[in-house]
Amino acid sequence: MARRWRRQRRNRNYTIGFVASEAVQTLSSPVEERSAARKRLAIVPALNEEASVARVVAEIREADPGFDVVVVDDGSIDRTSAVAEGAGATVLRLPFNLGIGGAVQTGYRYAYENGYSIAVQVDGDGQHDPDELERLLAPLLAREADVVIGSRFAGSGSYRAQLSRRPGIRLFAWIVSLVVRKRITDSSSSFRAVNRRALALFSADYPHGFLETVEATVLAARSGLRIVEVPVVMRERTEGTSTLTFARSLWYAAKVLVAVFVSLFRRPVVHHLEEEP
Ligand SMILES: Nc1nc2c(ncn2[C@@H]2O[C@H](COP(=O)(O)OP(=O)(O)O)[C@@H](O)[C@H]2O)c(=O)[nH]1
Ligand SMILES: [Mg+2]
Repeated sequence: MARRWRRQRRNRNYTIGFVASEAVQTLSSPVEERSAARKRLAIVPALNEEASVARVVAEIREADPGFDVVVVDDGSIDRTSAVAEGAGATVLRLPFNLGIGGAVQTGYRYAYENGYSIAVQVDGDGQHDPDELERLLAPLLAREADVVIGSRFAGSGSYRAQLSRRPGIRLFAWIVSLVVRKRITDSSSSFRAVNRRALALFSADYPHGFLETVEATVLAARSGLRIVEVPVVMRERTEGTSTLTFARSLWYAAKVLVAVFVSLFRRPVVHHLEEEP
């Protein structure tokens, strides 16, 4: 993976001509070349993120102008929706707060129903660096994965999770790896990319509540989707406040453990995942 990534970087500044269009488009790498043909959507869940959401939308567009951006706001009491719209995003405004899982699933359903073949989740607080999108998309475009997780811990990045969160992250890494029979270092990372097979699943069935990403990882694996982690560098939150407090994280950690256990006995909601076109 790392070797291929280095090779891709060396092959930058590619130029190809489109027969269908009169213009000759300059594409900067083979990954972009392949992704250009695929309709792709960035889903940005945002709750009271007026200070950072415009920059997130702009950075996604800068990193890859082919992305449409949808901001899901379900109950912000600040100007998140207006700011996001001003930045050029489509805003899905829900009448009341569904929580992060419901917000993200709304984005997945929007992507599925509107024919997108790739969707990425990017937090509205600016912690996810859109410069990493190309790396996140690479395994999807190579058809080696259905779900790609951007992991803070898979590489040699310097990201240090808050001390209070580290035992939880480690515990989940261990349990999820055991359940999905593959080493997953960062199952709670919400920086992820999915293809249409995963969109079909997540738009029909997605866990709700906090740490839904852990459950979603297990759900995807148990539904036969291929999960790949790629190392990403993540930023610290600079604006606003995290919605996850210490007491809440303990409560949710306990709930997620039960949910992961229950998921082992659950029948899949989606039986026939469509094949990738
Ligand atoms: N739409 C929506 N977004 C949410 C909700 N809860 C959290 N978010 C967003 O999800 C992203 C991640 O949440 P955050 O509190 O930063 O979680 P942390 O990074 O794990 O501390 C941020 O962009 C939040 O604004 C919610 O109930 N609804
Ligand atoms: Mg955050």
